Amino acid sequence: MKIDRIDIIRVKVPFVHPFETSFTRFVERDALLIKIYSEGLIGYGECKAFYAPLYNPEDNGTCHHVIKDILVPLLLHKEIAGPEEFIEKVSFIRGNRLAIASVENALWDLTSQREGKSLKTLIGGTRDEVKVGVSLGIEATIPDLLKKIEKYLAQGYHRTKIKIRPGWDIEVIKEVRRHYPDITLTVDANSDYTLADIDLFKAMDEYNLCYIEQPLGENDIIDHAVLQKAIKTRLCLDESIISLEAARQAIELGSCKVINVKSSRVGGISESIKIHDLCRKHGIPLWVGGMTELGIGRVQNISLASMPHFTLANDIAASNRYFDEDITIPTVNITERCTLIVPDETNGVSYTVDEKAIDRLMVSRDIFK
Ligand code: OSB
Ligand code: MG
Repeated sequence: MKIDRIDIIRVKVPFVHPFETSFTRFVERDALLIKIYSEGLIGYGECKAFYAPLYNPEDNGTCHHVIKDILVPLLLHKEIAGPEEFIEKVSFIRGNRLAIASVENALWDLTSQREGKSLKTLIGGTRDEVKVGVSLGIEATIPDLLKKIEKYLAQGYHRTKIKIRPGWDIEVIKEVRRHYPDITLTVDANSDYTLADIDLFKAMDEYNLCYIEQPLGENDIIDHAVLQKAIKTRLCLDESIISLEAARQAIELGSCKVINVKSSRVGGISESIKIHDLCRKHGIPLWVGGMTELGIGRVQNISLASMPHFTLANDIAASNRYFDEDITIPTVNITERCTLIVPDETNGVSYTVDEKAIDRLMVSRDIFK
């Protein structure tokens, strides 16, 4: 396909409720959207970076630079076969996976439109619908958190994940378990602890957590292996799994028993498929992680989660869990079974991008043609 034009659009969308993690309190989703024009079609990608490098080493500023100054010149007015060739072309770049993924995702969208096949079909998805879990931020008080849990349980969310940080951990888990002895419960520390906290994690074994997500360093697999051997609860790696290579090493070392795949964090859907296949071979259960994405990224996550080895509930909530206004038609919503239907050419489910909504939410646009 010939690439005729590329736009980078920055949007800011307020959250309905601030989302607080161990690393920041998000009040709005500040995001870059990529539009690639090719032979009469437009492919969309959403860059998952945040306003600052708090969770990933990249942010919207670095992604904007890498996309504009490095990726756009590689593609503009050139011929490219598809996302796989793009990944080969950018193999000289170190890191910068969120920037690469945003463009790669748009090329998957173009390929899907050119071939008249859903992303699910292109990547070998097998599920018609995927289960969703909810990720709950840190609240001012435990009763506030319990109210949130109640609200999402009433909607049928299949797994409740609570964000923890030092001072908001074991007491919170204990109270949540006291009120909800049987729910599928997980915690996410976003790297806020060290091995010095090992007794705290041993104490968590009592609460029947489905897994503990990324307790230690954001690059670490060594200390996680030590911790995993010391506790019964499964560890799930998020931040540390930035590539197929990182997943292979973590599995070999025994650093985790579960992995969360974010196509952005690993540099795209192509790399996600490789990680999926590796984990399937090794019996490491997977789920698709979330980045509080807008509709474009959310819909692509649903398709990724349709692959057979995504067996645990995914962090792909309904759009209205985060936003009053989103950028797809229809907006992503859950079924009465608290699942998301995977868009496919056979079931008539498809999403289009709401250009008018993008115009309302846009703060800047760069056009390359
Ligand atoms: O660690 O999974 C995470 C949001 C922003 C950054 C990191 C994470 C999260 C979430 C939210 O947990 C998941 C979602 O999009 O619903
Ligand atoms: Mg996480």
